[in-house]
Amino acid sequence: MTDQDMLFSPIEMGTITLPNRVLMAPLTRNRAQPDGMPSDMAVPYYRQRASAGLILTEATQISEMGKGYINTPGIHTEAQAAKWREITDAVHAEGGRIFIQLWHVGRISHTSVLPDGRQPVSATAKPAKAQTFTHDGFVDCSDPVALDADGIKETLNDYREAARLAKVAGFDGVEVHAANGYLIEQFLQDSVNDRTDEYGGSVENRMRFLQEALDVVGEHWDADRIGVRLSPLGQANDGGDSDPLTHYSAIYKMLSDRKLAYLHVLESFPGSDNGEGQDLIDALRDHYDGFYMANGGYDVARAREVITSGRADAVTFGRPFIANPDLPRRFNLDAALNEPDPDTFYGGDEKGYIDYPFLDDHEAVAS
Ligand code: 8OZ
Repeated sequence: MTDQDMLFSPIEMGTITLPNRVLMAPLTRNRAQPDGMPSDMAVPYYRQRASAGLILTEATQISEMGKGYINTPGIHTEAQAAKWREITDAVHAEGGRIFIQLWHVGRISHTSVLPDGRQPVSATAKPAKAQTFTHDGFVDCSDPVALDADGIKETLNDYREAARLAKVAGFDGVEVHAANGYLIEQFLQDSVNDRTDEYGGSVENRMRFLQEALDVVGEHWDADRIGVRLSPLGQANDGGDSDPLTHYSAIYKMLSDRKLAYLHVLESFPGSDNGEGQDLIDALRDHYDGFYMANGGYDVARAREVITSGRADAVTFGRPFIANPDLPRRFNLDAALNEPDPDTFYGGDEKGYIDYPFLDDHEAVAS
């Protein structure tokens, strides 16, 4: 490491000091129990990755209605919180830090994964032109019901309760998932939100649900322990906005004013990266004043560049962290990386989950 290597210089994020800028992105792995209990394997999985500057957990549903795929974990029962506590204790025992990502899928769901075969809920009654993963494999999303005023209140109560349970579970903070076509983004983006009440129309109205979610989460967490994830390009799950520069500038400004722990932005969707969105991402960046996490297909060289230039404070890594539990050390030593195996990304057992090798000291010296 050189003195100039900012990837490995500690940084303050609110009241937490991150020892490095190599953070673990939220990663859906579909290995939880059908009832949303995190698996026993999740304890070593997260423990192995405790050297990340910060771990963001996989997306975790705040309620049974917030679920959209098989075998994703929840944070809506005391039993789930107790299991998560084993995970946070393991990470803390290794000297790590961990935030939980609070998730409600909205219309990206299917009646077969919802309680009593209910229809998904959303900002809209329009079905998503997207698929989700169920016991029968990939299927089209079910037709949603638009939340009414009572439904919105109920959903906000679910956010409040999940935030409380996240504290019981011993997390260091929470990330509110407002990206990738899920419920909060269904409110934010005008290609989806077709409401005529105070939650639709102007961007002020469309971001009301996000603000209210942050308010209820804020009943249990100080602002500097709450982060938000956005994907302004709207490339996932039938998202999209007619004027992302104008609308997301307002959203960034609102979040900036709340003095949150951080803003976490999916800047390009792996697989659909044609560089087109970079100008928008750069233009929006100026509207957020605070800790900024960049995400989306970064390698170590680009991470160094974006941090050194001051455009980002930290970078979150997904696939590299799946395959390399000791990713910061490997980056620091410029060591070879294990290749991730896409066949074991979603679902399965220990294979491709907790069996990726650490760099052994012999290799570390050799490299
Ligand atoms: C991959 C598969 C299923 C869900 C996201 C939570 O995109 C996800 C997700 C990713 O944010």
